[in-house]
Amino acid sequence: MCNIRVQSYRLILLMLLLVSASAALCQVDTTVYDLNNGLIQVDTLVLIQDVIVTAVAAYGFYVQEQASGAYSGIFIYTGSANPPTVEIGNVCDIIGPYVEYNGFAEINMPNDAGSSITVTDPNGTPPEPIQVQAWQTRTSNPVEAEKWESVLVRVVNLEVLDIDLGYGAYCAVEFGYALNDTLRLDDQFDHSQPPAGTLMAQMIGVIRYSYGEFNTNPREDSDLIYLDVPTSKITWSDIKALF
Ligand SMILES: [Ca+2]
Ligand SMILES: [Ca+2]
Repeated sequence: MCNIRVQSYRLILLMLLLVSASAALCQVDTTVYDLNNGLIQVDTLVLIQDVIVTAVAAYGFYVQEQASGAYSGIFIYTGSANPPTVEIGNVCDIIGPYVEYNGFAEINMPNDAGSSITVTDPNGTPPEPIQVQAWQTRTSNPVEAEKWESVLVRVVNLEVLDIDLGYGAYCAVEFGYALNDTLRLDDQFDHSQPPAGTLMAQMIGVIRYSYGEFNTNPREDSDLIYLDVPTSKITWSDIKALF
């Protein structure tokens, strides 16, 4: 009787070992490039290594492959109940299921017990923003815009337009090119929206696909570099500098 019980325990232990081994086997070691190029099936548990944090939101964060370039970025969704603890510049290994949330590629943290975020180096150097023109970020050019989804980009020579796109999104137009296109900016991160007519030498942000549109999201006020000081931002030191 006792012998049977020991054997059944052994059988259960063996089964548990097999289950955990097959779970480990199902985790696919991949790259952000391969995820964004459609080489990995949705809902696959993936491992991406040595990616670097470029922006942190209230319910997730953006990482990029350190080699940067097209298809190098992805959003790591943690949920607002589980806000991210990483910081810009952290180098991470991440395990979680790869999902397409309404057409936006994510690794989804909270819904899988096997998910993890491991910071391997807290002091990495995030890649330089990639300079793009507004046409490359537009929803009407999805093949091009997909390359820059979740990538930190720079757009130069912009004028803010008096167009409210709703839900915190607003609009700017390029100047100085043969073909000046419009750019959608959005407010995933808190930043002071400049008034219409403001000229910007450059704007840095991450591109997010949300509610059927690609939008560029500045991470903070310092991501907007103004050509002229907007009237709402004039300080005493600006006025004193005039005399
Ligand atoms: Ca995508
Ligand atoms: Ca918004």
